[in-house]
Amino acid sequence: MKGPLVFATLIVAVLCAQERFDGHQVLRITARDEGEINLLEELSQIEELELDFWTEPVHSTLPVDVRVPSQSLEMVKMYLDSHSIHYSVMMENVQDVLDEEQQGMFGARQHQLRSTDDYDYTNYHTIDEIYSFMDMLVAENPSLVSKIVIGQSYEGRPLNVLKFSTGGSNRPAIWIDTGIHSREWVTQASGTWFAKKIVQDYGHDQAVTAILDNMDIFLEIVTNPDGYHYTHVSNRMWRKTRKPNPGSSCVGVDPNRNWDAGFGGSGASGNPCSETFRGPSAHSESEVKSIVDFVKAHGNVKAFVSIHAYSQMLLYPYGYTRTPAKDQAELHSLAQKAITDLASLYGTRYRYGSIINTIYQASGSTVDWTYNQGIKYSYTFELRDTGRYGFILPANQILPTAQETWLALMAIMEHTKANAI
Ligand code: 0X9
Ligand code: ZN
Repeated sequence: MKGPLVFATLIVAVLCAQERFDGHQVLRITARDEGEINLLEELSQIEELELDFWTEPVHSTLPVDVRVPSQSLEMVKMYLDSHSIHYSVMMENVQDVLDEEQQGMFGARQHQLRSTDDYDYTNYHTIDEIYSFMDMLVAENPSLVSKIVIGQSYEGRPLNVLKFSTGGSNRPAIWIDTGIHSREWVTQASGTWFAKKIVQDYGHDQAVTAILDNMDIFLEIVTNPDGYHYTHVSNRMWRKTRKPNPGSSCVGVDPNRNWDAGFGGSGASGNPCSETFRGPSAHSESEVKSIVDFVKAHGNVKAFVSIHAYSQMLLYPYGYTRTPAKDQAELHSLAQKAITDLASLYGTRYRYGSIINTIYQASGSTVDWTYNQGIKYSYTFELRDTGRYGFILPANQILPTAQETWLALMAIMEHTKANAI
């Protein structure tokens, strides 16, 4: 290589450098009381430590998982030890787990997708691959599937939604989204599998056929496309949107704190550098606003399911208030049925309940807004696992995760068909 070329290559390498996580550990901290939670809360305020809380330190009934950069490990462990707060090492070296994930993806790279039958549902894919998959699914099933673009991401990517419909005009609808938090890769992968499952089952499976003969299904697989692209090329651990924050060097808003439901209340942060930054105003993120506009314009959405990972939970409103949802009893028993069906396949155990009682207070989250819009069957999933791998779930768990989750989705969709139309 000639000098200028070497230089250009170097620039490209530096600009495109993937953030590395060598020596980062994920600690599982088990706080015994509110005092210890407060100490963890204080620890999380120390920005220099660059801690990434995978689960929030808000109450002592759930373990707190935190990714600690190698340079902060000694400090953090000393802090925990000095307060005799108990912890264990969940992941010895985050980069090792990421390297394995990369190897798996590289081995499975598909250069030309010929048909959605050839798509590798057992592996993770780039946004380009998922977007090609969508176009191919539409081309193969033009009378059942169409693609609608509900808006554009901050960086200008289309917000693609698959519409499964057998006709009618503005039929009662079910909405499903995956990947609003970009690093929760098993969700986008499951969403892709759901899309294929729907076309395979229509006309063959009695329950799926009955649903689609009466209702439409809308599926947004890559709900945070800028974030998802970023997780592939720059930082696998990216959660938020990619919109810059004026006056701050920190980028992005938590799209699950940006909705107009208790917006700005506790359970979200006003700090742009926080992973739960609510944003400057409700619906400030186009990835959120586009769904808001779609739901309002449609006016006939009966069930809304927003899919996250991880923790194995099925949750319903509210997250911003302790006031029970007025349909709490029905939402609770349907959740129980759904997680029982889910468990029937591989025995995967889920917790269920309202967001605030089951996980933690979260203001401005998706399904609180949809519920307040009158969409009774508003649910949010936290898929596998319970923390062994967390956001870096090995690809060999994609298929079982998607399959078991589908059973829970079917329970929700069938109940919606029987009760809301
Ligand atoms: O903090 C969140 O937004 C959710 N956990 S996640 O690890 N997926 O980020 C929990 C908030 C309540 N749960 C949902 N609305 N899914
Ligand atoms: Zn999430």
